[in-house]
Amino acid sequence: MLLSTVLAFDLGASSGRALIGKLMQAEDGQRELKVEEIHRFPNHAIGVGGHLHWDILRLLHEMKKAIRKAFQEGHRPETFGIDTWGVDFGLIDANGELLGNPYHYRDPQTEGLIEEVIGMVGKEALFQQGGLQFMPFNTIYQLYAMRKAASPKLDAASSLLLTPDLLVYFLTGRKVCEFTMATTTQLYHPEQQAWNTELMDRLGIPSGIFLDPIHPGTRIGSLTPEVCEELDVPPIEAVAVATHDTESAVAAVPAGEGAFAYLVCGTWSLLGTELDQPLVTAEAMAHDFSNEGGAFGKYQLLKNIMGLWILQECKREWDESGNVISFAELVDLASQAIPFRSLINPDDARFFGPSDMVEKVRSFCAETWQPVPETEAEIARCIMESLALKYRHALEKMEQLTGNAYAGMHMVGGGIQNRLLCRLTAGALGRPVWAGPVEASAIGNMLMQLVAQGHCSSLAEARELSAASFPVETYLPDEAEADVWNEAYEAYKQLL
Ligand code: ADP
Ligand code: LRH
Repeated sequence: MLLSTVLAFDLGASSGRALIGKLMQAEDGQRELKVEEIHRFPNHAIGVGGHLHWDILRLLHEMKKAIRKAFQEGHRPETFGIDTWGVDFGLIDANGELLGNPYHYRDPQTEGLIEEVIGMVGKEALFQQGGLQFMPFNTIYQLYAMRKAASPKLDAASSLLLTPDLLVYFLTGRKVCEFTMATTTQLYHPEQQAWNTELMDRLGIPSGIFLDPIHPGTRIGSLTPEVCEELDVPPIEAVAVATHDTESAVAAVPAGEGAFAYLVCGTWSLLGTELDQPLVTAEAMAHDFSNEGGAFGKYQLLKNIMGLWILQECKREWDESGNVISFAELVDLASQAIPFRSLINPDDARFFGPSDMVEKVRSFCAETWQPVPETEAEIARCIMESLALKYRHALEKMEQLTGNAYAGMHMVGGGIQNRLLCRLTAGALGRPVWAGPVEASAIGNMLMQLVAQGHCSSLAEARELSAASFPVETYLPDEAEADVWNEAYEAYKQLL
């Protein structure tokens, strides 16, 4: 029996997708979420006037296409939810119009601003009040950059909408601020559970543009009559899901009771664990961990690791030079390459910006007196092994911070289609990796819609449904390789 149909939009830095979920109940009461992708579209940074932007209206266009398509294919979603990457936003003027194209978080405007803001506020105070790893793209530095540039947009703004909220606004006309995205700004005070207006005043960021956060699972409102007419669809309702894609993904991790470690593996690698309260200690700051708000008021103690972005950019370079190569082919090639030939520190600042990624990998190896990778296979292998070792490093630090020992690690997201990376990760950790589901963010998005609809009432229930609906593949470390991995890990730590 069909209990409900939902529509999830999951927008990542490399692609956006729309998926239909159907909550089914068998005669014995067993429930299952069946998921079908109905639309997928690329997403890119677009450079203009020295800035990098998102093509937000193109993304909206693709989302509208997906809504129309859902109904044309006979689906009848009751609600929809949107999750996207963190930190970015649009500014809305007094007439309700978008002021300019939202900046892409890799825009260079925030260069050097972490140091400047730390100089004004103090590092400990910033971490204590914002709970986040110091990353140049955090909303705080983007807004401070606009202030420094005397951006007229900032003065004209009457509200700030984080990307998923902005897209919800375009479709429903309702302005909201969803909690999990709010906690990626470094302007939200997790311990006080309120916007940090004092900090905003200090940096010249107008505090009046921030709306009071609402929590995942809240119903927002229906598609506007204009959108319904344009698409010839009924007024389905938007639900505030855990709109930060990482938090949606974590909601879908098929973990049982007790503490667990996870890695959300896409453009970024987010390695973390779920806590009831933020952990804003000096050690958490020293090890560069974040505290991001999650579904059901949880906090994610996690580390942003540069992730598959590095491989993505190398692939883009090869593709653009006419040497078109798929991720699957790259994985195949890397499996045949000589192991542990050269390693990078994926979090080296040079890898953050787009372009010249192959050269950046090579220059890192040359500067650290390692063999310089030449071929696609060597470069891909170097990136994957380095990521796997970075995961071990982050997991060990996390264990120090929480005092928990993790028996293994859940991996979710598009990156788990890279089976070599999963295998290397199990090897590097010397522990099992449980991989799945791939579309964790979209699934977590659906789960919070089901919470809003009353079909699920807790995270545990949501995760049980995820576990019952999607396969998980286990990768076990090979005992015979333990010594080689330990040796590689020692070499890797020298690079940090
Ligand atoms: P995001 O949501 O951040 O856009 P995804 O979760 O979709 O990212 O993951 C994208 C990454 O997954 C790519 O950078 C690529 O490394 C990896 N990937 C995607 N498809 C495959 C595949 N068929 N084989 C191996 N890796 C893949
Ligand atoms: C991953 C992600 C991550 C953020 C980054 C900007 O998609 O949301 O959690 O830090 O994008």
